[in-house]
Amino acid sequence: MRKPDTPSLQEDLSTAASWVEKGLLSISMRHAPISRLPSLALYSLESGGKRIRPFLCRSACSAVGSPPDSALKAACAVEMIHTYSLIHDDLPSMDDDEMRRGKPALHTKYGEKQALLAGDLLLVEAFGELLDTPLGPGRVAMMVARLARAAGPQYLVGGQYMDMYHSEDAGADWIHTMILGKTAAMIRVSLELGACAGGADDDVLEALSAEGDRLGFLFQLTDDILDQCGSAEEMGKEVSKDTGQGKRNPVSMMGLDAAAKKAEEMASDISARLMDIRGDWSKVAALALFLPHRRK
Ligand code: GRG
Repeated sequence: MRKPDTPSLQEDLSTAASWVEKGLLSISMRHAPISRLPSLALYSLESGGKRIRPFLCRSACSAVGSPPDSALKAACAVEMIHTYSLIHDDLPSMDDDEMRRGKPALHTKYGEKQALLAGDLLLVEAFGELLDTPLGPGRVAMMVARLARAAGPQYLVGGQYMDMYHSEDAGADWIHTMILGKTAAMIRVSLELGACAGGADDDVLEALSAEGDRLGFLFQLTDDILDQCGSAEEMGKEVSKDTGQGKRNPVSMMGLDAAAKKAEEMASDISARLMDIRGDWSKVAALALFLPHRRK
């Protein structure tokens, strides 16, 4: 089993976090607000988070040999959509979480209507930011189309719907489809947008999309493992939620030990496949190898 190269990965993650946080300082929703709504959205956007999706976007752009700044607007856009999805997921009518990223969730601090609208704002503004990508209109349109698809009914929103209406006899295929939607699509599209911004060709994008789905599934698998045995302090949110709600996931179906073994196997497999894609995918491969060992 290959071991993750943790110190340099942590450095790369922290470089990507600082990079996107600087990018988020110039997003257009900060200008001339007519209400306090943008400042509420910024409460969540600026409340930390691992910034994994911006890391993937940046790393994919570099992997295909382009300067990462070509992917900065895309990285801001994916983090904005991810943050909107967390704000809405935390609402009492959805997953009902009071804490997020170690702080009161947006609705806990400011109220439900505020959180609903702040999420809406982030979703819309994400596309506005992406459209500001300094590349030709054809490439930007391709990126917008991919982001819209990932955030839409086939993926993020559709996967969330499935998660809200779990059936007790949900089988492995149903769970796989739900995870590809609610979690993997935003991971996959982060890689795709970074690679698109870097000028990747169709062959690279196709191979990358397949690994993005696998990486996203692995991310959720490790999230489910941490939901069972991680600490609320490290995760910055309540744990053991799925189990408490009787929801089925890969861990409840196969047990903790088998899930941990599957995560290790998937990580090795994904990192090997990534290294076969044209370009230098070592940073993304390092993240894949690290995921089974993450604590938050
Ligand atoms: C409301 C449309 C809509 C979608 C919600 C994000 C989401 C979909 C649900 C949250 C619950 C959950 C377990 C989602 C899976 C994705 C996931 C593990 C999100 C947490 O991502 P991290 O760990 O969070 O990257 P940080 O805070 O580090 O950004």
